Amino acid sequence: MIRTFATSTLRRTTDLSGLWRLKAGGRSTFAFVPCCTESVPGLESFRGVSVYERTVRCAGNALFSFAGVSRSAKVFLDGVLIAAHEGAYTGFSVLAPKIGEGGHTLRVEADNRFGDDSALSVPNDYMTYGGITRACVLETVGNAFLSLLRLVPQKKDGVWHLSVRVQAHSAGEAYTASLRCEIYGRAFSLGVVSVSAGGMTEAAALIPLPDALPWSPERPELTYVRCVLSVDGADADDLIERTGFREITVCGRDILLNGKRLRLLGFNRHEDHALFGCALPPAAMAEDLQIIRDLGGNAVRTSHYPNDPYFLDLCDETGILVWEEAHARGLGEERMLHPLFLPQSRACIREMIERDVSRPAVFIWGLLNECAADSVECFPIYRELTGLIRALDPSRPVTCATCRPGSGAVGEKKDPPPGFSDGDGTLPLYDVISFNCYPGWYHDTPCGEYLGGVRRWAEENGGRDKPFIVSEIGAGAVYGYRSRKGDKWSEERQAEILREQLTAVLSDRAVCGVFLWQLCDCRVSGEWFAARPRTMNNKGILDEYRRPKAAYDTVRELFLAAGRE
Ligand code: ADA
Repeated sequence: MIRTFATSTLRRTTDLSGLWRLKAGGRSTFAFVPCCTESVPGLESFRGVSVYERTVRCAGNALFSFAGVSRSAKVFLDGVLIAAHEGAYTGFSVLAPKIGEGGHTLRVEADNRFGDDSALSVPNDYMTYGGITRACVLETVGNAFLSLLRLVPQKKDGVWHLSVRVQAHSAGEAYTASLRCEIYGRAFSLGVVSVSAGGMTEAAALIPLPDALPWSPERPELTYVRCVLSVDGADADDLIERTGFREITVCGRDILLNGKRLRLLGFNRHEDHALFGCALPPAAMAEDLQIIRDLGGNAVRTSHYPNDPYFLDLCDETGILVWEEAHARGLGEERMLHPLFLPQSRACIREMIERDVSRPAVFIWGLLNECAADSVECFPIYRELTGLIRALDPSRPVTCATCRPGSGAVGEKKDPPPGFSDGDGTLPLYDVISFNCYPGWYHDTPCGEYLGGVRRWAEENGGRDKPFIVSEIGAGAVYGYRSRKGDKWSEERQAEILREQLTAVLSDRAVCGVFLWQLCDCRVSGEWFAARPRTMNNKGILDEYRRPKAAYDTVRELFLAAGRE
């Protein structure tokens, strides 16, 4: 299923997980969906169009929802194209109205080739897998149905309120209906909506809830809300969503959750696993969260794209805080000026926030990791996209993991601090400053000294008195390569560098959080950087099978000690 809980009590829902027929690379076989085509023997390095097909049995108005098809999708029902979607990391739904009783052929074409039709998916320091990589479901709905329910808690005059937004659709005929919400066993009317034939109407309300149960990482108490659409006095459809009552505020150099200062001890995580590629089954997702907790961590960064909603559900339930990031990693000026860059970035941001705005675990939105933040030409793109995030969700801070300290704000070049050659000019746009750095790995400036320089630069260039997060630190090691000489790529060397880095970062009280790069090793597109050993990014403190390297114990020791402070 797409979510960890039932999202309707009235709909007939069919989980489409299971065996599908797969045709790819000249092979014809079966694959268990959700599936990365690359997990199928013989297709490990597949790049192309994978064709997944199965029979679905249904009648009436069939609503198909896909949580993720990588990286672009075409969906056909009985040979007719019913949906197309670009972007691997956000989902889509499509309604096939009034289909006849019996078996129907559902075909999904998933294309993971790189090309000019995608500005965001390029050969990169992670793998762009192909396939129906996340869950999909089929629901049967009536003429009157709900398509979206979103909840944002807020405090007004010291009292919890819930902002509720809901969309009612028509599958064919116009109708008038009443809407109500059920929360904590009480019903609240959202009034009457009129929906035109085949149209959509949105309703919203702000509901006071003085007895709301607060959510916190220590006590992740979730509040479920059921919204019901009634036509002529009969309940026609319902949707269930949940949230947690907490407010995120930025106060000087601190990020506060319900007034309490957060100290983030986090991990960057790619959706990648030796056995499943990016299509991790729920048990493997839960295991990753278990590992984060065992390491003394309290946060995860979805580097560098929106994550599987099931994983985010598990974060909401376990209280692991999430930095959720729109898709983009390391794209230079030329890529950012690609004609599709803005439309595809806007779509990804809209779909991410529309999908995840209700989630209590998501405490910050991130975008444009290490892109062309030093380019005057790209500055308007940064401004527009950070503005779009704020317009869609003013309830969370915005940040961007940047990496090039040096010059001043765009337009007013300053002398870079010693050792810095160029500089990012976008810091004034963010609520929280985030910086990726690898002292001891990519260069030899001691971590404390380097961080001090970066923080001074940030103070002078738009980051004054803002919270500061070290969004990446790390070093590489190939699992099993041991060397008492401390050779690069040995587990000993990685553990030693991480000890130096973490000791410096955790002792700097002006830093409000750190996200280690990275939790587990991940595959890298062969086209991007075949020079990385094993064509993997080996900076995981576990390998791709979740086998801990020597650094695991080092990080655990330092994080647990920091958590006790
Ligand atoms: C960058 C980037 C990561 C990864 C890392 C590394 O900071 O954000 O995606 O590539 O470097 O391993 O060098």
